[in-house]
Amino acid sequence: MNGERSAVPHGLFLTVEGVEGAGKTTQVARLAERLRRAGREVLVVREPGGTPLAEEARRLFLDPALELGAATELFLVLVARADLVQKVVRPALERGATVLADRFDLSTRAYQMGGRGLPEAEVVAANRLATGGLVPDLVVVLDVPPEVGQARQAAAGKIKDRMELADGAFHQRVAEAFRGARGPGILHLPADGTPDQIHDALWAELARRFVETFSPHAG
Ligand code: T5A
Repeated sequence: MNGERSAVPHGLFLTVEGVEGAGKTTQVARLAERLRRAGREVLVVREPGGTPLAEEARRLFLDPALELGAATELFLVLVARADLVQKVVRPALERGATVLADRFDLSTRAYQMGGRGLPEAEVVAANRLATGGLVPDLVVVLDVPPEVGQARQAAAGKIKDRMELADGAFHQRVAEAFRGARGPGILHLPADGTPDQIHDALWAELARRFVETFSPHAG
């Protein structure tokens, strides 16, 4: 998501993005485990969620029994983000931790702008208010077709939430928005291999960019 970078000292803020079932949670967990073995302070967050208020917003956001308009959906996710950034992410970055986020604002671009069609300028401005201008150091997009992600979720027996019950055209627009995301802070990674293959490729890319944190020999 576009936004002016605001000064946050010390830490590293990485977000992992992609369609449902792309393998974000799996890869975030592996990165965190290896970084911790190497002695790093790591904070893992998921969005929406991560504080009592944000988890409550997540529950409402994903509840299939609630019919939410596009703007309501946006504000629910932003209320969660504002609370998470203020109470958890910024303090962690300020003490020098590596923060790994399982989704962040590229998901808002993909789902609420790409999927729901909300206008860019307003969403970017509202997101900037929610984050106070915090921008990830790197956004990793795990690229898989939505059908692959959905098949993985089905194989895992996941019960569909409100977003996953949206129609196929919506999910194609979301996937298109992820595929089309470009910028110096965005890294696309093919994610149709095994979890080990994806982890190795991801770690190697991160080590190229942030060698102090992601030493090739760590873990
Ligand atoms: N949302 C979120 C918005 O609309 N706007 C926003 O701004 C934000 C932040 C969150 C929902 O909120 C929406 C998007 C979402 O609809 P969620 O549950 O957090 O929902 O997100 P999901 O993507 O649905 O979460 P999943 O956990 O299902 O997907 P992941 O994290 O991508 O996948 P993961 O790692 O859990 O793996 C899923 C299954 O596949 C297996 C795993 O073991 C697991 O069983 N797997 C693999 N299988 C084969 N090969 C691989 N490489 C595999 N990697 C993992």
